Amino acid sequence: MIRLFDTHEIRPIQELEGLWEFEPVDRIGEVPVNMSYGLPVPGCWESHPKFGTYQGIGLYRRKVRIERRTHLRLEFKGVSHTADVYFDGKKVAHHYNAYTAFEAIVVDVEPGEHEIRLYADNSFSEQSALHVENDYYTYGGPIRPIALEEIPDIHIERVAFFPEFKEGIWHGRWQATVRNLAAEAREVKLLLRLDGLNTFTETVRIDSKSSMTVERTQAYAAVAEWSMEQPNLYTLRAQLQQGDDLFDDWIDRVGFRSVDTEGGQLRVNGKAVLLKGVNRHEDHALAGAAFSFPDLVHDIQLIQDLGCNSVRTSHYPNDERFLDLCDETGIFVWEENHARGLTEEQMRNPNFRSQSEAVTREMVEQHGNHPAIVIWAILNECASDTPYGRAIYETELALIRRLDPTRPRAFATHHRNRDICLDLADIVSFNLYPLWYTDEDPGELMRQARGWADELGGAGKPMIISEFGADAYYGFRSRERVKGSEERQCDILAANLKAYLAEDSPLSGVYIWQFSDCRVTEATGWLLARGCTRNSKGLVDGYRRPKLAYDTVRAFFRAEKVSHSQHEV
Ligand code: ADA
Repeated sequence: MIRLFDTHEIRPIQELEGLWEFEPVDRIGEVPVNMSYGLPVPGCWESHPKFGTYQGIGLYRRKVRIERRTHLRLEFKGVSHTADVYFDGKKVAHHYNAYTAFEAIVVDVEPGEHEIRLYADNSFSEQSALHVENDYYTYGGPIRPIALEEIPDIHIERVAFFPEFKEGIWHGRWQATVRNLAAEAREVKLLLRLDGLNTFTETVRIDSKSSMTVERTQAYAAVAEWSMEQPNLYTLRAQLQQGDDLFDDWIDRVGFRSVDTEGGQLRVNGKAVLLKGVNRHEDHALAGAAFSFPDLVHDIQLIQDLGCNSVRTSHYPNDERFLDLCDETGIFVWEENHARGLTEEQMRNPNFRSQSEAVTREMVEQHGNHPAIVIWAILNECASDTPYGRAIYETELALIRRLDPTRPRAFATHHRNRDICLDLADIVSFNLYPLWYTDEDPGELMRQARGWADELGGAGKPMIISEFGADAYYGFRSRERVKGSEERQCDILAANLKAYLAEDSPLSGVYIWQFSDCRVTEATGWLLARGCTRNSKGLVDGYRRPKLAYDTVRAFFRAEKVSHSQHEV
């Protein structure tokens, strides 16, 4: 399943799921004599008993049958972490970063059988600036679905839709990009429609072998807004027409809602909201980073049961099926680009800027239509305390603003009063671990943090505590409530939540670190301190078994005065 709805009704599309041949190889392009294994796609090789800790290159191969001469578009929703794709022996795509999608276009494919080879590499080296040894795991393989589409010469590449409320009425700002693979310029009719609302048409002329973007703002008189309580979605349909023939389409879902930070509050549709959320790594004890649809739904069910109204996609863009579920259930999403705890030295890696900007751009372009996403964020706990780091924060936050002027931007810092970037974001956000890494009082620390924000350029901006938490090993109980026990995790989270959710709290949101335990790199250095090579601060363990703290948090989050999503799955 690629999304929770059909993304095309006219364009032929099939998901290339199933068992692909698999073999570890030494280099990209190598074709081994034998392909000894069959591995599921989507999937990651760590789920196979022989490859539980394999770090290197893996080759996935399969045949596809094409019935008539056509162009093909292969869409890879996520390959971890570097992908090289070959079609009939010719390289057609290269992409870095596990958590955003990419495409391969193959022109003039003849009827018959064809071979797809996908090389996935999850090893760490100088080449890879974002996937490094870290407090989460970089799995190997096609962790998200792969789709095969038959596309005509002229086809829709992408449609962005921005809801805007102005002069008392909802508007939709459309950006539809059409691509022409033909050797000559072509003219077609482009139909843009929200189901149940109006359709409008544009005639577009696209030069040969190029793309063009049509921009248009349309007023919508009577729309049902998207909100946490009523997550109303509209099906967006773009179609291409020549004469009477509708020959290509592109379908997505959108919602009408606004987000702003007026008066130092985070507001959705003009109403202040308090985000009560969890940080979630896309990691499961059995499936690694390759979630089945039922497992994604199960996470949403647990998150709703906890009384959360929000999720932070720490620390990378998420599977779109998860975002679809958030759209449907009215769960606010803080989505962030891919990075965790990179020092200035790591940010000076020659590939860092291009790799980091690429994932930021891809995240906003690919996920921008999800109404559930209310915050874009970047560079968790990177060098926002140095001038070199600041230049990068500035560039990436400006890039987001250019791509999407409608959502507030944030970054989570642990630099406290040494941060020098708080003026650059729309929301200030601190990762603090009182009672776990420090002995500070959560309430006092929160007020201190508000003071740092006010002094350092964050005055008048909403504030979020984007991480707090404590490790607890599932099943480890202690009458003395020692560190690492489930009881101690309850105490620490309760003390934090009591302060952060109090009547006089200055916060617009809290995100518990973290929803579920996750695997971490087995590494030398400080990561060795992570017992069982896990970050064990989950409210549930890797198998989703609730720890005692699950009910502690549930009681706080479900307390009457703070609302939660009504639309349960
Ligand atoms: C940081 C970081 C998280 C996690 C956490 C922890 O704040 O952002 O990814 O590593 O600390 O558990 O220490």
